[in-house]
Amino acid sequence: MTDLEELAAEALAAIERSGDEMSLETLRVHYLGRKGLLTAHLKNLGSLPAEQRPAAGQKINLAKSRLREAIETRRQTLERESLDARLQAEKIDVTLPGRRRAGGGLHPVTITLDRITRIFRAAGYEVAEGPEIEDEYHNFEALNIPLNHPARAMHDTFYVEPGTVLRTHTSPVQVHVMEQGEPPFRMICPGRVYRCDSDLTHTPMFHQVEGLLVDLEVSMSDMKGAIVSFLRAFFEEELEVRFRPSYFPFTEPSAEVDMSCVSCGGKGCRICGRTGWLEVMGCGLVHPRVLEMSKVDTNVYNGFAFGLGVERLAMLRYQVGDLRMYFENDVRFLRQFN
Ligand code: 2NL
Repeated sequence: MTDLEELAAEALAAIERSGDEMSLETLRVHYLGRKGLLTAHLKNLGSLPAEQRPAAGQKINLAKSRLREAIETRRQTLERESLDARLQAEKIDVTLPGRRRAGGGLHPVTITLDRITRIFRAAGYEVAEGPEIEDEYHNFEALNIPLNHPARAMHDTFYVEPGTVLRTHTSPVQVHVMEQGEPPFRMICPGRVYRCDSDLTHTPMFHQVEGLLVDLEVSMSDMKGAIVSFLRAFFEEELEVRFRPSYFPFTEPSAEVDMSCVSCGGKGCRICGRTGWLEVMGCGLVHPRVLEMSKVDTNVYNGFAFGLGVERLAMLRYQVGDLRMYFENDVRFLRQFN
């Protein structure tokens, strides 16, 4: 019987030490199973004198039920511990902010084009677009640019094939609209244009917005008003604007538009070359020959037109002096606009 006490004590200690449910089950089989050590004691009862058997049997059964209880308690403890460990490991904080996705954004040239378009739409101009590949007639002849004109030179124009070019301005779009419709016209034509020219301040492709207004008795002051209002809306400043005589084959008279420098306010700085003025666009009254070639009756109608470079306006508005920035598409540059 001392054997039994020792065995039970040893079993209880082993149960307390067991670290998982598997080893606990092994212990149960080892002590309480059909061939277990305590079961062996029960089987030995037969060898005891008959008067000792009931007391011995009782002791063994008591030891067995104590072990069973100990195993069950230990099993519940282990189960709770492993559940706690799993809950701890799988814990998620649903109140944490989500992982942010890197969002795309609009290119500064696109933002500038949208801004120009919005201002002119509000003033009643339609937006017209057309192909980037044009015949020489619509890109040159229809705009009163003769065959021997310097702008036609091989080094300025990209030829797709003889007689076909990458448009050097968006004017051919306006020519198509005039050919196909009836005055009055009030439109802007934004888009890509191409010139075989590449240095610090010129890229072979850039963006242009041209405007055309054809109506009854259109004057230089109508043109001035339209352009000054646009520039003041675009730059959100009460800028000074001046018109200098110039020359374009498709307008007569023609003018270059200067505005007071956005950087120094007209005092003179590096941006404006110490003049206080920035050259921002060209304009003029549409040459009668241009209107006539596009079937507009010049006895009734006349008009004004203008053209501006979008990258140039973007550079002035965002104070980024290097044109190449707008074409490299370095995300560190682009991110700053969104
Ligand atoms: C410039 C100058 C200009 C025009 C573009 C135009 C279009 C038609 C008829 C007459 Cl359909 N003119 N466009 C007129 C004057 C100037 O652009 O320096 N652009 C960047």
